[in-house]
Amino acid sequence: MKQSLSLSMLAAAALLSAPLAAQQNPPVSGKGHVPLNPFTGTQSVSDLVAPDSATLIAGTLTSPTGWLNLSNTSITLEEAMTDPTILTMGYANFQDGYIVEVTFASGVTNGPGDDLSMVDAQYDFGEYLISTDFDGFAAQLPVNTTGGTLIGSGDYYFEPNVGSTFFANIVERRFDLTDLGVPAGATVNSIRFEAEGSAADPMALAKINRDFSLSLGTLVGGQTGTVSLSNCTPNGLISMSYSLRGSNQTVINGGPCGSITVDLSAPVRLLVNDFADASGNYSFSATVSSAIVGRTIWIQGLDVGTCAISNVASTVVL
Ligand SMILES: [Ca+2]
Ligand SMILES: [Ca+2]
Ligand SMILES: [Ca+2]
Repeated sequence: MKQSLSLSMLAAAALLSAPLAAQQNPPVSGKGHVPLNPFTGTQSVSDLVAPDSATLIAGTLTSPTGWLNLSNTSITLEEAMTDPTILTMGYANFQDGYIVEVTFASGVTNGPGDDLSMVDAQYDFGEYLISTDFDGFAAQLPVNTTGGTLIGSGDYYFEPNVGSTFFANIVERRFDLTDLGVPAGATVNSIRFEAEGSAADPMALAKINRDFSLSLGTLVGGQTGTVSLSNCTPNGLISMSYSLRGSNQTVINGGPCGSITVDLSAPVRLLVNDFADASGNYSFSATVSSAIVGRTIWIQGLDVGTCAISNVASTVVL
């Protein structure tokens, strides 16, 4: 008697939950409202690199699954997963068993510590199974975003209800290729994530960048501008140079590195020589000359410890 009562209550609850879930997507999907644990901290996404491609290989994207975007514009799953900001675009309400394969043209090498990050919108806790092309996607690593790290938040537009926005915290969970059986130093190119349950709202499966790299903010004449380097030799000497002419190769005097070829058109000018911090980061801020408003500037960094050169960043000075 007691058992049949419980079963009928469950049946009633199931009937109730279907229309509620449909109305409240994306905030509620599958497991319903779950009180979110305190996040383990906040972290910048500046070291996360979005994949170069993303393909749905199992599942069907039908409403209430739908895109999430900070602007009220339709996006594809491919765009949502490969968007370089990581946080601007995602997809809501992946159902159990949906699988996305992402690729990184330059590969993901199993380096020291974590190599990849699963990024999920916290309307609810996403759980994923990760696999790689190293073993034909045989080994699967469960990655649960419960207790992940907060990396952003926003009011997202949502495909089935484009007129209104839904707030979400964005959380990442980092993991190590070693836990997928990939040997240290080995490189994989394709990684799959499979949604477990129906709380998955993936924003990206991103690579943790360990390359010496340069990032450049907006530059406005007469105002302070900032250019930053990451993954430098800790406490090591760095330099940054610039050109107002273009990004053709030029050989310059790299000090202790001797003659080096940079991707800056002559004349190449020195911006700064300085030391990175103990974490291998460096940031340079200065007032941007009003004399170069309307000009394009190209900037590149040199890590004197390794003689590595960074990417070139360019922007038009406003
Ligand atoms: Ca994204
Ligand atoms: Ca690793
Ligand atoms: Ca989620």
